[in-house]
Amino acid sequence: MTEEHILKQKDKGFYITTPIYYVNDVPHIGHAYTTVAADVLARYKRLCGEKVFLITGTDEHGKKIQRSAEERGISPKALADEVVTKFKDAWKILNIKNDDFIRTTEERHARVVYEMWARMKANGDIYPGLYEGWYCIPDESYWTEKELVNGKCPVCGREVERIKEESYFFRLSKYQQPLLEHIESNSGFILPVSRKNEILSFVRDGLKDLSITRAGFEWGIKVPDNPKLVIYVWLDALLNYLTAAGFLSDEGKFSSFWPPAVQIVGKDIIKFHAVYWPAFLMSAGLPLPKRIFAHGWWTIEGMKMSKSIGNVVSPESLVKDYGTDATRYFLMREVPFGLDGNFSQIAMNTRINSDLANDLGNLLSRATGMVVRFAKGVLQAASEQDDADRTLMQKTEWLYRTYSQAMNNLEFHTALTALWEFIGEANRYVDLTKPWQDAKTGNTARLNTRLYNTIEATRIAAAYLLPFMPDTAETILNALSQDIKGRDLEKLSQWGGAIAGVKITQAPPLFEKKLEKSKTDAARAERAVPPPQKHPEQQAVPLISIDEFKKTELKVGTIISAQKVEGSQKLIKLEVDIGEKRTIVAGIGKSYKPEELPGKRIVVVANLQPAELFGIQSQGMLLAAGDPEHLALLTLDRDTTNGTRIK
Ligand code: ME8
Repeated sequence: MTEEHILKQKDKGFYITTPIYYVNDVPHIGHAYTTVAADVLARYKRLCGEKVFLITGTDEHGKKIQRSAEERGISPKALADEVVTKFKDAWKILNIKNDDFIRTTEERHARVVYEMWARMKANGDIYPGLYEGWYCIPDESYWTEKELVNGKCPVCGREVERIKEESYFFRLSKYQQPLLEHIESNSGFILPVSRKNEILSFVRDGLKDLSITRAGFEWGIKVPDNPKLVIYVWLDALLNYLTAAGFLSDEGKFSSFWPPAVQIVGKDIIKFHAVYWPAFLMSAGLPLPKRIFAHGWWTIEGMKMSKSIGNVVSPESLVKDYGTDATRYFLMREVPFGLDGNFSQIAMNTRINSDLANDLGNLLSRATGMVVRFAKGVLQAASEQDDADRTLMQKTEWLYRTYSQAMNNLEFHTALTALWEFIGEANRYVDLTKPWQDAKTGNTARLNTRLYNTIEATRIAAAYLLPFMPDTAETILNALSQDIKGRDLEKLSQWGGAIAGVKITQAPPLFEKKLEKSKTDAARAERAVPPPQKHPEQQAVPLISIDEFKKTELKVGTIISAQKVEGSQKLIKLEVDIGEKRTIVAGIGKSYKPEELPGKRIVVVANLQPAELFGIQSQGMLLAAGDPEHLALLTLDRDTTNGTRIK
């Protein structure tokens, strides 16, 4: 590719679309999935310096919407006006930065539909006739007798209605060959490949002309010169992508952004996007989208999501229970984009606890905590580097390549896996290099290098997080006092970008750990164990005097090292500095991995009689709350010298 070509590509805007969602239903996790993915891609492309245009919107016409409105006793427009705010609110709380929001009831859209109708007709592709066959209202789809499964809709399994009506047809059959040629010669046009093959075999089986009008109801765009008919809702809806790009209304925008770079849809609507839509565009003489990507389908706790089952998960409930960024992270991380996935509370909690609270949260906490403790809260520049430093630095080059390639292929899951591998490498770097030892021995040059590199790795991780978890990334960059304005990912991700000399304070935890409290767990627990009369913690405890309390010597300590006790599931042997070195054997192995413990500031009972556990003498006890699987260590929120007595 020549330099000029690359510049041209950059000049050409990067247009991303989501489907426009029906307003008969309120937003749910499926809609959120597509929209978050589109937003992640848009944020990534913006970070790469591209001119991005991201749109989403609502599909407001058709029999299905009219029927829902009738059931509610309101007009279809009133229903649309009500539901559209729910979609807009959902995208706000999920931090979606769409550049426009298109509604098919807008006047700008009707103009586009008429123009496209005129163009397709002028090309000889629209003709009148009689349609006789079956129609599924929930899917707004036509079916032949042969396609039905047990007399029901082959896609959703619901009742279909028999229709025989005057109709206009689109000459889809004429486009069978051009479509085949286009799909075969543009390998990235339909992705993933499994969907491309599905579409290829559908097209090869033969395309019949498509009915593009409906009779007998009002709620739609009227057919020009035949107002008894309305334009088929899928023709109307697909054209939204032209309207939103400024077709007929903003020539500058349209020439900059057309055709779409990526159109993200669910696998349920791939046929409409990869067959009908390009055929309409070919007929009207307009360039085709570069890529149509169909993602998989989410189930909820292993079941199909449905109103009748009552298991529909809304974006609001996700954000309320888990927060915006954890929700965005989960959706992009849990399932390879393109495959089906399952949402479960347990899976969500595991991601939050292990990826976000442990891996990411720990790195930030250690990075900032060490600068506070060992360098008076001021980040010093790095000096000489050894092998450990170089290994970490080199990993950033690998990360840039892997992450960029994955993002450009919409492999969000791969990009995040690579990022987490880097975060793991940074945590291992701290474990391995043990900066606290350099602090102890006064090796300041080495110490400063370790501290700088840990902060630098954290800053770079935050840069890569920007598309996925924008607020969390900002929080991290702020905690590291690193300004990111006006930069792009290529620069942000280069080693050495962290500004030295800045003040750093101990960052608060990024994510609270979640207790696993799924309904199934609760049900299982109820069946298995009779409820205790009273939780042990609520049982009456005798009052003690202040003097009795004073008998307990509580001290501030820092964990220096941690390792699993051989042969035990939950015991971890710790070396702790409480002004003097102590060995403590603690039953925290089901809640913490040894590698996440060094550097933690804890509270130790220093005057406990020593006890022998698995042959190791334990010289104290650390304080923690919770049951063995969900323990939280008591830590200090300010810097305090090791050995300070707690009163
Ligand atoms: O089809 N898992 O609108 P719609 C994953 N108006 N994604 C899901 C999902 C699930 N369980 N359920 C829905 C329409 N989706 C038309 C589109 S475009 C010109 C017209 C997502 O409200 C997925 O993106 O039924 C799917 O394609 C879309 O919601 C369907 O939304």
